Amino acid sequence: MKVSIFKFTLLVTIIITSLYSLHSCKPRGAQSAISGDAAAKVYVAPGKYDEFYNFLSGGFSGQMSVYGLPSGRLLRVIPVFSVDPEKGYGYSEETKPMLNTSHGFVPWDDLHHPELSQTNGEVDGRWIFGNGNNTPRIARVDLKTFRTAEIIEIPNSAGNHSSAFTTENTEYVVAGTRFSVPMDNSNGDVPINTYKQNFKGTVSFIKVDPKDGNMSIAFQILLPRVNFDLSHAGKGPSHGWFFFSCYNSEQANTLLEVNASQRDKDFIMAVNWKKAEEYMQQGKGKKQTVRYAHNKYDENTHTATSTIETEVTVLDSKELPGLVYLMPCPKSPHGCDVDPTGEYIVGSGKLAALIPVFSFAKMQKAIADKKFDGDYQGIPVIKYEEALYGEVQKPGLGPLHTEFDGRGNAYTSFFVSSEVVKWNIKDLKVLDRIPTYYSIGHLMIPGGDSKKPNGKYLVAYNKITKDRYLPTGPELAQSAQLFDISGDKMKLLLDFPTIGEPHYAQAIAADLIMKNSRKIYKLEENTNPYVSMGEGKAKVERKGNEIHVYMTAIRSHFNPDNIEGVRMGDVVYFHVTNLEQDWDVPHGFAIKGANNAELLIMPGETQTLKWTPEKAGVYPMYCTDFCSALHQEMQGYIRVSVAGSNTPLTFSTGKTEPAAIAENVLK
Ligand code: RUQ
Ligand code: CUA
Repeated sequence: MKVSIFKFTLLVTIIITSLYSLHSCKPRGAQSAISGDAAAKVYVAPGKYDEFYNFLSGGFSGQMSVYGLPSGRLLRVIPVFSVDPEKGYGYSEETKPMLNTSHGFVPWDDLHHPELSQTNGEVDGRWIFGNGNNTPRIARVDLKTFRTAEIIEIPNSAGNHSSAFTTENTEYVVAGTRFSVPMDNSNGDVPINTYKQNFKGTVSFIKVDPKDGNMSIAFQILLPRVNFDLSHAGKGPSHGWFFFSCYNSEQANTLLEVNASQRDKDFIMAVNWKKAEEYMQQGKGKKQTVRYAHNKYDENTHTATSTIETEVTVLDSKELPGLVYLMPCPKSPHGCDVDPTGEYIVGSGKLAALIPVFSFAKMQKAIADKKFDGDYQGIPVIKYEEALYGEVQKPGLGPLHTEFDGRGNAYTSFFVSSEVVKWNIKDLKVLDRIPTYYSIGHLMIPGGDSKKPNGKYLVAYNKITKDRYLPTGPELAQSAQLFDISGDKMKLLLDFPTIGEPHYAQAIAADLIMKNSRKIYKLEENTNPYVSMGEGKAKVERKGNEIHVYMTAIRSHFNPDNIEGVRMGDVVYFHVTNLEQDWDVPHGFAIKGANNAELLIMPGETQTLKWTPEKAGVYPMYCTDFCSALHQEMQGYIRVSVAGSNTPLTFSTGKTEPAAIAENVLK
């Protein structure tokens, strides 16, 4: 046994080393691969708009970034799971609760899969969801504001990877655990090598309110202990089902590189979520006590609240027939993609030399005829040939993900052979292949996982950048590449660097989002408890050792901009309301020495910076966003006196000699 594991490791090492060395030198023809009209095809003239919004996961940056296509211009970074000092996200009192979890404040995560909301199987531009892998969470970003509106933590989960994918009417967003783990309500203090006794897998179905997008965990399904990698919803005829790739059917708890690569097939798991709904209605779910945070951002109070929820309902797949089936899939499948018709399910085995395509109709028939190959941890395993539509033979090395163009073609990314391969779904013949620089992970066609892809462009998101850009020391930007796929042959048009490491991405026609894009927050709708509705409402109040500064910002001054009477031991809260009601006039706020970030306050919004002065003195504060010709004049001072001082609390704007000073001097 030891020998074979060793041999296997050696083999894997040799393969990986030799393949890796392939892209350690620059393949010839990288430049000549660009066709003559590429520049014209990506050129978006100054002042003109891009055709698509492209939402990229930031991977370990924890954020989502928004690019225009075809230009590849960066439009915005949306803070989601990581603090962002540029925008004060996770630093202002109002946004801190967004990053609360059952583990407390967690200022970072690893976001892999953005997924747009859908109506009738088409992207609708209302929301985009994303998964936090590390401390399992699902976020919803509101595309009217391009801000994170909600984050829900997922209990009984770890390494939330096969997420955040939606059903065709956004009935649910799913989240699947990567690691199997002891359940949250069990004693987790068990030897790790009791994996086979004590560990479990789960996937969660998160209900999305069709009106306002609010999320809630509808149910979790208790599953065999494997690793769930990716997933996609069925659509059309397969609407009502959800498909997940799983690896580690070996149930290894150590050296998975070797130990989870033993079996020549793992599984695609098919979940009948309509059946799950029936079981829920019949009361077959079991309530389990857990703890998870549910955070929401309110657009009128401009404030997030975090609630700790304490219960989920769990459906046990072993006890509930017809809920879950397994289809064998070679070999450690990663991507799990459903074509626009909903009939074909593509599993991409990282270590497989072919791509299996499953037929939903055949799968249904196999279930009806009980064409099973026994069970796996209590779940029926459908015979491979009975669910298989066919295999794409010798497509490339290391298939990862597949997207569709809506014209009957599929495009699969190959990490190891570093290419995109186009093949026909009906006859499974390879039609075209094009190299990527280097080692592509995900790929994306606008709407490419929906019923209605827009098959004009394809973007490759590459894992290795090497020599594509000017060197920037040991750490390089990651890289995306844009291809024209409107013709028979794919054509490389553009490289553009990305923020963080992009995994999945989504894109949508610009007009679906543009028309709803919000310009300002209306001041009269601002219900933040600390709002100042006008300059006359600005004030400073003491509550014990808390100083609350109700401050306004308007071009080009703060009110108040001179504050005295703060004492050592006080905690100061600057509640800054931006009184502007014009598009694109934010004000910023920063104060010297604050162990914090700036605030960046949009028109009509109130945000709060907490500051604990560390010694007596006078501290300058200023606006950080260049808002007018007199932006540099937009500044003020706050005086901090020693503990117990009798400096009276005063505040003003435009008074050259505050009475307080004179008073204090007289004493
Ligand atoms: S992953 S490169 Cu989606 Cu996290 Cu495949
Ligand atoms: Cu306000 Cu600069």
